[in-house]
Amino acid sequence: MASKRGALIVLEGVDRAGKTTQCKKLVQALQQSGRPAEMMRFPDRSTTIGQLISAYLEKKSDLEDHTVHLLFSANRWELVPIMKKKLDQGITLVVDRYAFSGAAFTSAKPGFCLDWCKRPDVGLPKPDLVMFLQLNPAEAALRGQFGNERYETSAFQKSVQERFEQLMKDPSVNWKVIDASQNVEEVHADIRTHSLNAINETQNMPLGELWK
Ligand code: 2DT
Repeated sequence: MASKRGALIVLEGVDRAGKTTQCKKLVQALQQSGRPAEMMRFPDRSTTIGQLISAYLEKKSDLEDHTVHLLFSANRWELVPIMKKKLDQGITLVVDRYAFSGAAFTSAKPGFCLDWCKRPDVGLPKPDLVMFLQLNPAEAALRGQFGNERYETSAFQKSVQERFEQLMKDPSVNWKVIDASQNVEEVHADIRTHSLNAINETQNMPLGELWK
């Protein structure tokens, strides 16, 4: 019997929806039930490209908008070999942000269209499941202030949300919308259910190519 591959699972959502907390909880739950799983996040600030992105987000440097968009994409492509290797080894990857954040954030800037923004990520490993943690701005505000990084303003986040809504209309991607206004355990239960289904459904299927 051929060995089963891991699933590529992505969490997306606006600021303060709880993506990082939920990624960690999912990895823990999968591991505890005997399923190999690891967390990744984009941008991965540990690489040389990731450090350029991090300085930009922290407003320690300025980068031209197209340039930083391509760096975000390059930061994903540089990790593709390792992602494929892990998935082949049967490890499920739980990823905090992916190409959808890439397209949503840049296309929320003036002068950018969604189509151009998606191009550099065409052909990346296609997630088996993308969960969008939905939280309205009023509820997000109750969870505290924005941070000081670039993009952390309510006007920009509103445009980002609209771009995500556009992206979610694409039926070629397995989107699931999660109500992130529930408590942490309820959100986790929804995410775990969708994830277990995706793991079971895709383990004997080849990995797809995104937006292709
Ligand atoms: P966090 O590290 O807090 O998630 O913030 N972003 C992310 C982009 O503009 N393009 C991308 O491709 C990705 C993955 C979203 C990272 C910030 O960077 C934005 C918020």
